[in-house]
Amino acid sequence: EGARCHAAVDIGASSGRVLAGWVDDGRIRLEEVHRFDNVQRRVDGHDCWDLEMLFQGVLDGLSVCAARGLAPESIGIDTWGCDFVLLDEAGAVVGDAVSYRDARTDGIFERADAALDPAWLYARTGTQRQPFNTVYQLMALRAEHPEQLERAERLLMIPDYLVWRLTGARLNEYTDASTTGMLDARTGEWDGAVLRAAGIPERLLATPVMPGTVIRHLAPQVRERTGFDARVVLPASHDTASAFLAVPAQGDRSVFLSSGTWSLMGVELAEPVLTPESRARNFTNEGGFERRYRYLKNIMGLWMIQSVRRELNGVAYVEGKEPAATAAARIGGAAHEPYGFGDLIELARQAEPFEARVDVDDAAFLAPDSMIEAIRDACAAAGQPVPATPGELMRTIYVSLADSYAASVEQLRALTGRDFEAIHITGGGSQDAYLNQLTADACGLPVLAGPVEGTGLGNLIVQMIAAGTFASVDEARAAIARSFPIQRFDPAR
Ligand code: LFR
Repeated sequence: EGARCHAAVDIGASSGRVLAGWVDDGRIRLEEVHRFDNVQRRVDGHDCWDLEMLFQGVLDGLSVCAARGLAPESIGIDTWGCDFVLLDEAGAVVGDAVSYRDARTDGIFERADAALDPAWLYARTGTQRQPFNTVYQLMALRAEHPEQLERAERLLMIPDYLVWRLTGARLNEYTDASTTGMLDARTGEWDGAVLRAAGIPERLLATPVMPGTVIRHLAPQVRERTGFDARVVLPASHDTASAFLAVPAQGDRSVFLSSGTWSLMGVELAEPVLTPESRARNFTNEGGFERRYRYLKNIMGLWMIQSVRRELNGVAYVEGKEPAATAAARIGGAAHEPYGFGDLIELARQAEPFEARVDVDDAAFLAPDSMIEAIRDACAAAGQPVPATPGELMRTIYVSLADSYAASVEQLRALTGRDFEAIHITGGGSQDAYLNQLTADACGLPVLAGPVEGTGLGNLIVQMIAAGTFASVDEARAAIARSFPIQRFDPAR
């Protein structure tokens, strides 16, 4: 009684969660009150998010909060980055919410680079070069549907869109805006020169609003549905920005690794790094709470494992794009179906000492028709042993991921001049003890694993700071450190 409750809505590529959080006796308490699927469908030839399904999932979750006696005083929403929705003058959605893994940006660099020189662009925005950056998605959209861009009045990132549905406020939150590739890294404002060069109308964008800002109360029709009123507060609405906030580290001797569908590895900096060396390593300078910079690298991550698992189990990633059963059959997959993550880890252990290495950053792994075949082809092309069983395939992914982590730590040392003492891993992937040990071994650093709820917690602590419960991020991180178990993995040598 008396504890002030907040709700974090955290939506990832495969599911959304609603968490209730409060502080009790100096410790942060968390309860997952609702979980819903995030499903993609083929619409007009593209892989699209189902916005209505997501919004209903949010409303359902909030209603469950009330039913459990956990009605929050504030609500914050975070989701994956880069994806957006266009609205017209009347507030109707223009076109579809196309997913960042959709093929519309295949080969986009060849079409975009003449207008947007990559060196010029990086020096201004500091954004990693990825075909799915919003700026490239918009250029692909302009080529396919110029009429949509003409009709649109506003661009909302996915979390902004959900805030709009909850409150009626149309705004652009800063941390997610920093994933677009259209922000001036130094000022945090939209970069007019980039927008003009890319042919993107400036009217679509509003001055970015900082996380921690209290927006509005729930709209009346939403309140009717949830059964309570609350204020909507902006957390760091890019999930990775929330995840980095929840890392229970103090000082600057830690590498952060947010481990989920993506592995986001980096550090927090006070200033962006916009040098040619940084561009060559494809580190990104994304925006964080209080204008800290998240200097990090996107590593392909557990997506590779999730994709192999789906394929072995015959499950589609996008409704309407069923995987061919042949690849799974070729590695003897059908024998054990359905596979859980635990089964796959066990098979990897049993396949030791098999080793094959692929470059996990290769675009071939972004959205292959068959992840199993993409990995086997990459091994064959590189003259590596070709994995022939699910266990060998898993070993290939694990060894390659750990290698990529080690290379990134090395690059971070060189690019920041920092010396590191530990790697903090948060998020669902921090529960994978096998990968944690491989990571410690490959990087030669202790791994501190946890909390599992990185992103949701980061979302909550910004709300708690806005409510005055914590005075600073340092104070909130200290509370996280004493509230959740952290497991240590020391390097074997
Ligand atoms: C992680 C993440 C990454 C972003 C990718 C695509 O969930 O938000 O930070 O690069 O998804 O949006």
